[in-house]
Amino acid sequence: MSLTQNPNVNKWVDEMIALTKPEKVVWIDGSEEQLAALKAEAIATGEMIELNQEKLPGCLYHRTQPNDVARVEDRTFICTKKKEDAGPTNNWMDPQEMYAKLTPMYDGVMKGRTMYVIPYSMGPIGSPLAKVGVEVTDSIYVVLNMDIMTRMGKAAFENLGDTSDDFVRCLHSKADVDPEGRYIVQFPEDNAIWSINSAYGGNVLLGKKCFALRIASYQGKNEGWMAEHMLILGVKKPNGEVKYITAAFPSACGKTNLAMLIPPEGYKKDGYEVFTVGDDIAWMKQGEDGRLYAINPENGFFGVAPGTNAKSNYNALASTMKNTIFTNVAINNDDMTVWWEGLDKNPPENATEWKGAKVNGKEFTASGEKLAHPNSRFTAPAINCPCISPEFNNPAGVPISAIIFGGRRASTTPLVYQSFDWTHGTYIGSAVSSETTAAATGAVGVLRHDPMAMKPFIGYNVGDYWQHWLDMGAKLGENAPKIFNVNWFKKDEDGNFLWPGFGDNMRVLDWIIKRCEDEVDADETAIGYIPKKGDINVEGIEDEVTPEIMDKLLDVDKDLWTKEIAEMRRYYNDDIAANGGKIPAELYEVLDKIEANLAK
Ligand code: GTP
Ligand code: SPV
Ligand code: MN
Repeated sequence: MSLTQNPNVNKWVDEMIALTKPEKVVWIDGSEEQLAALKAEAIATGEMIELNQEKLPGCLYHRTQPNDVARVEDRTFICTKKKEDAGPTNNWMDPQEMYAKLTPMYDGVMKGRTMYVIPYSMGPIGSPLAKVGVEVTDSIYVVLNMDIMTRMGKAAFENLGDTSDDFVRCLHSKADVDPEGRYIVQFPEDNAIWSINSAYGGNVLLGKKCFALRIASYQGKNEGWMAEHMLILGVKKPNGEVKYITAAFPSACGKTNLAMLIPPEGYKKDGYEVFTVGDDIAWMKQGEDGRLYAINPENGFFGVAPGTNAKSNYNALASTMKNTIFTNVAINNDDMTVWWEGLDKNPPENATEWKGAKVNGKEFTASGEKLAHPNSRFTAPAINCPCISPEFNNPAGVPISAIIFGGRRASTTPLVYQSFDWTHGTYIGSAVSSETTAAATGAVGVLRHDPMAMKPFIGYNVGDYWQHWLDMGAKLGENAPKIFNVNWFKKDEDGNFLWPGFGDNMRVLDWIIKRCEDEVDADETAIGYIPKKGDINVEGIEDEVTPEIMDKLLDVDKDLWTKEIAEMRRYYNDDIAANGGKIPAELYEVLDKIEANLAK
């Protein structure tokens, strides 16, 4: 029975039922009993595996098809009436053509299956920044993940009200999980998302990338706010004041880790603390006081498992100790716990690897095979996180002092630098490039342009998106956050990381906050402001980060940067402008200025 009087919702759900023809329809109210029954059913059918309920209470395991382990960017579409509105960074098809193509694929696809109707809110219920979605799906795995990742259930309908049409219509079917028939399609002009033939993460938890980034970025452009691929963290200073920072890094480039960092001993002793507001997505809007405020639209973390351990990210690991779903990690059959590369140095002997084969984990990993898929993930409730911010549910969000861009760059990009102003900061965002990771299918380790870490997620023309950034800056004026760029991934000649990273990234946040408060000077270089010698605190890591290494970390190599700028001009001209991206003149002016600076 429907959970809402809202005729727009009911009409749409009826249409989806008529199309997909499920045997049964279940409206998800979000109650404990309903979720417990769904878990029991998923365990009974083998869709989910129950883990050790003493060591990992409430935790479940799920394995996806080996062909279905990451986002599929080549099968992701933005369908707008005009092709130019999708722009050069998106695959495009005419909406009518796409509906015509997909409708037969959805026709009867849920025959013999149950359709779950999931009402959910992105953002705290009642927040003026929150938005409602309704996802219909034939996957219990999706229901259980959406329960962790969103505010799911009846309350979302109460928030929508009985007449509003302002909800995102999300249709998902795993169908046959056929990679050839896999489509992840956004219709921004219809507030609709259609996803088929996948059962993995960002492809199917439609509130996440599809809604909270692709559709929301389009809405934000039209409504004067921003949807970004950013973490949100708060740094509490010894005087008790909390400064909030957002950071955009491409997929699997360190957002979760930075959002949950534990400051080095010296900082802890001085009274510094870090709080997590979000680890993947920020929705930001100008507040009444003129400042930029951010909420995390999500309610949990869909985090990369490999590399997560008590030392690298204690808070993330602690978040996974209860009520968590693990996807494509390895199982330790001795005690039904989980394992992944980088958790510790003891792969379980009696293991099941991510594809489901029973193996001797020690021999298996010694032979160079991976027990956990590199993009294996945990879905953990945000409330589990020991450092979750007291402002996590604040409907007004938190005021942002600084915005950071970053990526994986073995060379060229220094540890940290600051933009001259917002326009230059927007340019820096447009210039983010990063070595690819396992978060999307395709080659790993290839340098590619990923503007604002949003290449796979901008729901409209990237040129208009950059213009929107400039417009937001103009609107914010004096109140605009300062913009920085960081690179934790710079390497030496032998391929070793120069910077220890993780908790030690606090040292860079410290400089950033001091810059925001005009507490520290900087050196002006051709590309932006760089820390003065000695201004990045290395107390306690002097052996590791010697003055020579710090010089390398902060070096702005003229030759490399001249090449970098030439590549940016090529990117703007050939990849973007030549393919229908309208690049704002102000960004070309920044490019000209930096080029001239370097030629001096
Ligand atoms: P998505 O969820 O895909 O958007 O990714 P994310 O940006 O949240 O990435 P995450 O924090 O999960 O980091 C992924 C990988 O980056 C892991 O393998 C980490 O070990 C590594 N990583 C994170 N921070 C650092 C760092 O400071 N230094 C180094 N060297 N590696 C890091
Ligand atoms: C990313 O790839 O940026 C993720 C994981 O955060 S997914 O939700 O699968 O897109
Ligand atoms: Mn992400």
